Amino acid sequence: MRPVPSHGVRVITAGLAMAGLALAGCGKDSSGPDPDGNNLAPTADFTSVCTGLTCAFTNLSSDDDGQVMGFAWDFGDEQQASTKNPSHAFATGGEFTVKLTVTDDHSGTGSRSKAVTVTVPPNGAPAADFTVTCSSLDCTFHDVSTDADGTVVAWAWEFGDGAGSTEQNPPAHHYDATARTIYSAKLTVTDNEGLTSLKTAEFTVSPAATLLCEDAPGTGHFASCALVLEEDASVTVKLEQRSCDAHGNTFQITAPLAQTLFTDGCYSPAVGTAFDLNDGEVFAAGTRLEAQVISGASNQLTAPALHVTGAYPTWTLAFDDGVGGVNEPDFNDLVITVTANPAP
Ligand SMILES: [Ca+2]
Ligand SMILES: [Ca+2]
Ligand SMILES: [Ca+2]
Repeated sequence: MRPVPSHGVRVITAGLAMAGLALAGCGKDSSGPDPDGNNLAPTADFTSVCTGLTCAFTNLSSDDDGQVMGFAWDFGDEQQASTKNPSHAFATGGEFTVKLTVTDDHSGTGSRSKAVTVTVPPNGAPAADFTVTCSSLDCTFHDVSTDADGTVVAWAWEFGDGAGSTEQNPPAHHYDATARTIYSAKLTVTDNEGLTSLKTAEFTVSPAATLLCEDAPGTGHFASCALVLEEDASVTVKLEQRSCDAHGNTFQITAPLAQTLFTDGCYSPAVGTAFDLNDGEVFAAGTRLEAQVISGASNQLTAPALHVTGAYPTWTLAFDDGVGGVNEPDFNDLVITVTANPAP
């Protein structure tokens, strides 16, 4: 059933008819050849490239008098495919006899078998990785290690201060630092085949910034101080402005009571938000107020600091988170006022 759309093809068809006539002497029907009886079977062939347990097969089959239409692959592991150039992943290593059977456009078939050898690839090392986030002197380590061809089964942490842990995600670790300190922590992970990987990370921890007043104005020398109420008064704390982007900046009143007013000062609360300390309770004259800011920044170049200006009844607290840069420290990361409201 060959289409004969052009004059040239008709000539070839006539030639085949002549050949058929020549075979008539062998007992063939003289009316012409049986098309199927004269179809040439296709020749099956293929190549393969194997990496690890996976082989990519490339069909090289041909059919001298037509086209190869169908492909039936038997990979020798009870798996099959019917695409022209399949890829196949064997479940185990070893030698497999792969058989390709092709079918041509006249239903003729040809097949070929070849042996392929696949091997279980050697175990790959895991990749140690972790994150660390610190709030003041307390740091939390989080494992994010991976093993592409297996699982991580063991963790060995060294926190950089002599302490360590073998938990995947250890509890928050406290550093006994009295100033800004750079620590280098290490995580070694082991995979299910015993290979290891090491990750080291440096990070900075700093004590919370406490109130520092300029003890001799104009000297730039700031010393620890407290805000003293000169009369019986309630206290209002207000976030006046901010210019920072670290998460975790936490402002706390630490005396005469402990009250955390916000924990993410670069983002919330809104600038202008005011807090009545201890729900507006009146504190006695002589009460000393103390406060601190915990820097959420993990890349401090200087210790975070909290400078105080003003005098009773209103103080301004200017916080710098210690993140370095041009014109830093600029003491505008958080600006907070503390106002005493004398009791009537
Ligand atoms: Ca054929
Ligand atoms: Ca592995
Ligand atoms: Ca700053």
